[in-house]
Amino acid sequence: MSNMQAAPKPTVVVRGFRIFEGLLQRDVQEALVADLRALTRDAPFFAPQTPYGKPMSVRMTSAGELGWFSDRTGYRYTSTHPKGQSWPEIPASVLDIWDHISGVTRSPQSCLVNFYGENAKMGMHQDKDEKDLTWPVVSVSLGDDALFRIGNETRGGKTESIWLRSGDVVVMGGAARLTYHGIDRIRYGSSTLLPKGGRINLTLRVVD
Ligand code: MD3
Ligand code: FE
Repeated sequence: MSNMQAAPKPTVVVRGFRIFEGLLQRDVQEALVADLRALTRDAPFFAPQTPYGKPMSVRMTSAGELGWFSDRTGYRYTSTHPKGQSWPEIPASVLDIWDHISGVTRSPQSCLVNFYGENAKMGMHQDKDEKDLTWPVVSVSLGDDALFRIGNETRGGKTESIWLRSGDVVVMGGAARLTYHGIDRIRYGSSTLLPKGGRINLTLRVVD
């Protein structure tokens, strides 16, 4: 299979979510934050509106050819930031993580950058706005610890929760790609990576 490559072994697997605890050393995390600061100067964080009329508590921006966007009319991928400019390129430091861990040789088209302030959370949801759900999704945690809840392929049922820490990387492939998941809360101030606290999550995806 030409799309596959050897990938390292996860430290934990929960319901098919392959978790690589502490994969990124502090110096790598700091370099990522520097690249993200440059990125958010070109593509500032915004608070997405939802079809339900309430803004999300997580602030977002994107890099890559397609970025995730939500407003009163629904969710979609767009080729531009809400202010009109193209999304910036995905930093090489971020692409390196995908190349190391995704297990596939195709490049991601989208890097969603989520910022969690002190009281931000993300409700349980499925990610299925992408056309081909057979590609893996890679998530990178930076900054404060986050309580990540993992459910089932349908809404409801028993869930399992794990803390994601700065430098952890999670790969979702196979059946896990359609598993409900969310972030209940962060432990604000638990990490020194971001001087003002908070958490950044990067989500890398192939979209179409
Ligand atoms: C499972 N973000 O942006 S990352 C999201 O920490 C999202 O910001 C959370 O869920 C965060 O959609 C969780 C882990 C994650 C990301 C994408 C997935 C889990 C996933 C896609 C499919 C299945
Ligand atoms: Fe998600």
